[in-house]
Amino acid sequence: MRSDFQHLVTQTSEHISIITMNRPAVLNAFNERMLAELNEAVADAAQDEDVRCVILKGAGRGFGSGQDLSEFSSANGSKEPLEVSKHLGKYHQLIRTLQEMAKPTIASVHGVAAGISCNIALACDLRIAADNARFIQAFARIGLMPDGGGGYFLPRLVGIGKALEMAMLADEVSGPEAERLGLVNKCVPAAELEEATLQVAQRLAHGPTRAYGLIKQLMYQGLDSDLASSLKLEGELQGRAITTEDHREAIRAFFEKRAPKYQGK
Ligand code: T3D
Repeated sequence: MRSDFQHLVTQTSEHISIITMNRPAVLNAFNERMLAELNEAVADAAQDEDVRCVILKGAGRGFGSGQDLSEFSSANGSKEPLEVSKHLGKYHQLIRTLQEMAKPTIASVHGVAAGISCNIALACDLRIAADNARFIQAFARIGLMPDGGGGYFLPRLVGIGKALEMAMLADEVSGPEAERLGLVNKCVPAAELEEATLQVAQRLAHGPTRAYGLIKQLMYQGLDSDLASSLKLEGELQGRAITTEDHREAIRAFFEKRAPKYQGK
């Protein structure tokens, strides 16, 4: 992955790629450039076989404040519905790549996660939040509705009633409350966020990567299918998991009474 991004800092080591959104003066609001760079960096991490887990985070005092309002449609007064849909398509590409990459993704959230930044965190597989996190479906505050996959992920994570409340009232949800709601997997003191995120990432990066990719496929496709279709898919995907070297290694390790050494193959 290239490292000369204008609005991202990227770092890969020990099979973990850390992508940091870096426009701290505006709480990492998305301008066109940062969105294009994030699309590129996430696609690169998805392709790179050495990368077995991806962490997405924000620089400065928050995760992200959503679309940059100074580049926003109403600020330049021109956008027709078609242009909005084209613009959103760039976010949709990012969300699909996060979903479809055959390796785990983690959003590490401190401070504010507002608007489309919040929903990009929801599109990651796991979320670890600091106790100072502030999740805000800020859209209705400016007369909009959730985008960036919010209409899909939010009700699935917290239930329809809470999703409607968060979208309509657009109130802040704190890190501890987000954990209680199931919006995040874990909430930790802010000073421990980096370490807590790395601990989960290290476990995943040394785990059975191919099985994780298949787990994503099974779970995400299962969200939209009936039992019969899900069971059919399960049969197909387990048929693939059972042929992986990591599965064979785990069985050997079991009988040799040692921890498995997964190669992600
Ligand atoms: O066509 C399309 O693109 C549709 C897509 C829409 C996607 C969306 O994401 S819509 C939602 C957009 N985001 C927002 O409406 C949130 C706007 N920001 C805020 O409401 C507040 O800043 C926060 C609640 C996020 C944080 O509040 P606070 O008090 O912690 O920080 P602050 O002082 O308001 O912000 C710090 C600076 O960042 C400030 O600049 P300054 O005064 O220090 O020079 C502020 O203007 C700037 N900033 C914050 N958010 C944005 C922003 N600048 C541009 N765009 C932002 N979204």
